[in-house]
Amino acid sequence: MRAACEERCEGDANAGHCLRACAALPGTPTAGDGTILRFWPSLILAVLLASPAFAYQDSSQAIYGGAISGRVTLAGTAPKPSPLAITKDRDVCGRKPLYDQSLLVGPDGGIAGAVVTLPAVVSGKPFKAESAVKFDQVNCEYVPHVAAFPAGSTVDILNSDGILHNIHTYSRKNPALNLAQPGFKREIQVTINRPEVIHVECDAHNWMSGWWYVTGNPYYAVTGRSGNFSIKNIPPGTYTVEVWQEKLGRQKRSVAVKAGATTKADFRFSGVRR
Ligand SMILES: [Cu+2]
Repeated sequence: MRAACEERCEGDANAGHCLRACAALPGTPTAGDGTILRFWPSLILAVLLASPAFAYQDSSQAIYGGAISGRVTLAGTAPKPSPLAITKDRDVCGRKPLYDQSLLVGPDGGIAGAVVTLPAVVSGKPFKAESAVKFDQVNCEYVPHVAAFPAGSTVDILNSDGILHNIHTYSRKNPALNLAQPGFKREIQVTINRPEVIHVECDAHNWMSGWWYVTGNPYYAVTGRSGNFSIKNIPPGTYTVEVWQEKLGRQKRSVAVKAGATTKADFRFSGVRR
């Protein structure tokens, strides 16, 4: 599999990236008994990392809960997204102008793609891992730019472009992925078991950048175009609400939730962190 991939890299203008992508594929086994011993540590690690380990438990009782809703905004003038330089595969990646998506601010200051969580909720509504979180590659952009999902979910990494991409994740609690996705491979499925924020890049197209925000409980939301969010069915209590945005960092604040009521919680960022 690896050898065939490497063959296809010949003549590729970006052969280095292509070969690095191929290195993620299984090669022909060549080692003897020593292989098993050498791979024991990674096997044990893989088993340890394979099961979700976090404190959340579904409540066995019906929740008469409350909600938190609000808006995430940026103070001042909205920055204009910078155009990206398309240096490869222009026939596909250059179908439309691409812009840096690391901070998407609407005309009225609403920030899209910020993730709102309640990390300290340990019991409440059912925790359902998703079976098919869509994460597509379209015109050499990740769609969505930020995908949020509960730990244990399976991500369907789609390749609508039909060209070689490479899913390279930067993670600390989950195994890092470095998977070639040639044009003919329209889908790769991966299960992500541990809560953390994971940066996703493509070694074939260095401008591609996306995020997987993996949560430890079912209380999360991603802001829409106008910066709005809503989280429902929260057991009454006082919780820290956390907002994360890739360029602005995090904001936290304590919010009281009452049964049958919606508490407003707006977050305002004053500028890009240094
Ligand atoms: Cu790519």
